[in-house]
Amino acid sequence: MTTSTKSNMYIAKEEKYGAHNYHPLPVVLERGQGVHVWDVEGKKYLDFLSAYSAVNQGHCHPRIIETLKKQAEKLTLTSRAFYSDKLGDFEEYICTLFGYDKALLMNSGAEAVETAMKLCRKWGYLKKGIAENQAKIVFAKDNFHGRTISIVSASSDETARADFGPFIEGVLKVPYNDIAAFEQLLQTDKDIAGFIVEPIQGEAGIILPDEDYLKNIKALCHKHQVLFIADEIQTGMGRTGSMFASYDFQDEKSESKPDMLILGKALSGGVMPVSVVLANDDVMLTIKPGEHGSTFGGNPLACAVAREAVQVIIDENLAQNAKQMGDIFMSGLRDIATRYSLIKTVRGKGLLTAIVIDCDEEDTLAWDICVKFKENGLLAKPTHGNKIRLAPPLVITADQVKESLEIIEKTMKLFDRH
Ligand code: IF1
Repeated sequence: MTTSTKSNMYIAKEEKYGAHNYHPLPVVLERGQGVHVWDVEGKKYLDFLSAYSAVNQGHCHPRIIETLKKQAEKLTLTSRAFYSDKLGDFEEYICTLFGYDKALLMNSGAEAVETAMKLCRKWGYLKKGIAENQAKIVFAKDNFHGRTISIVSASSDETARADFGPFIEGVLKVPYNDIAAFEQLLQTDKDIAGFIVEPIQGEAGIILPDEDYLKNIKALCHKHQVLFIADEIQTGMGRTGSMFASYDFQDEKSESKPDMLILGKALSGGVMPVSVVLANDDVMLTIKPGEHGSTFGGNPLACAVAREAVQVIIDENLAQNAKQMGDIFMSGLRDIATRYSLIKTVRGKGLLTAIVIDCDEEDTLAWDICVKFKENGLLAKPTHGNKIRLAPPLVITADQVKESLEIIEKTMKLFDRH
């Protein structure tokens, strides 16, 4: 047994009183700062999961926490029955910064995706003129957009879907990174209102599409009067070496700028659930009072925190750091991969990277490696069996990248087959 009595006590409580909807790595955390987290025994780790890319700004970023404290003492929630002095400010800030007319604030990522789906359908009926109840939304195969019934209706992951049916209608699936298949679909079905896609597929194991994929998707969408909707909940906020993986927000002529942009996770630096859908008036104004909302969506605490969290990414050049550190990390991983045949491939962009272990998806090898990573002071979790996602907070330094590579190498040595 490698975990201590104290950790085991907390693990046992979750096991006994919590729903069994997760299978966590056996580590119990109680504190975080920057790239580091500490467990209840006081052991320090490099966090290479970053709460699935939600803590891009690093754990407990002082500026974000200060803003949280100040706003928490003043006003936390008004509901949307009233105005607040924070919502309009934040909407103006985020729309001006990222180049959209309007913002719709929600809480979780899944809620923002649901919001985009509703906006997409509304637009399809009111603007495109699709006949009642006929609108369809296209999704990519192997996507991950969240856990609600309508979102898993669009999933191709049987574990996410099994025994949760019946699913919603009006969902079509095309292979990811396949322009021809998408074009064919657009030609055969005139009731398509939008295409929702991840610029890089996260859950599928960090799958990067071809260079021009999104540009081509957008061109096809516009040709067929279909909305191009990017889910940047995981890839956004600097993670992949630029603010967004889909478009350059400082380039007004970007040919891959989504008609709707969905953000969550690191939008608040992982401090509280804040998500948003950004779109122009043509789309956003199709939803009228009473047709959509959320008690907590756009609350003053969320707005204050998110504004500070976004500004931290800009002030600290975190996207640029993700690119630079990502390059060092990636070349280090590639180097390690040449020495250990159990690493099948290494891939990623910026600090969204994955190593693929040379074993079946059912094999426990990737899990066993992550348990050893943990013992050696680095936290990461396998996805789809044989892939290990490596995504540290974007505040990581070159020395910390070097330290992580040493831990990875040391761990690989233990599992070496030669
Ligand atoms: C879990 C993955 C990451 C997302 C994209 C929407 C959402 C997510 C592109 C929903 C959420 C999470 C949730 C997390 C695992 C995780 C994940 F492995 F499943 F794919 F990050 F890589 N769109 N992603 O990635 O956002 O409602 O959770 O706020 O525990 O299920 P949410």
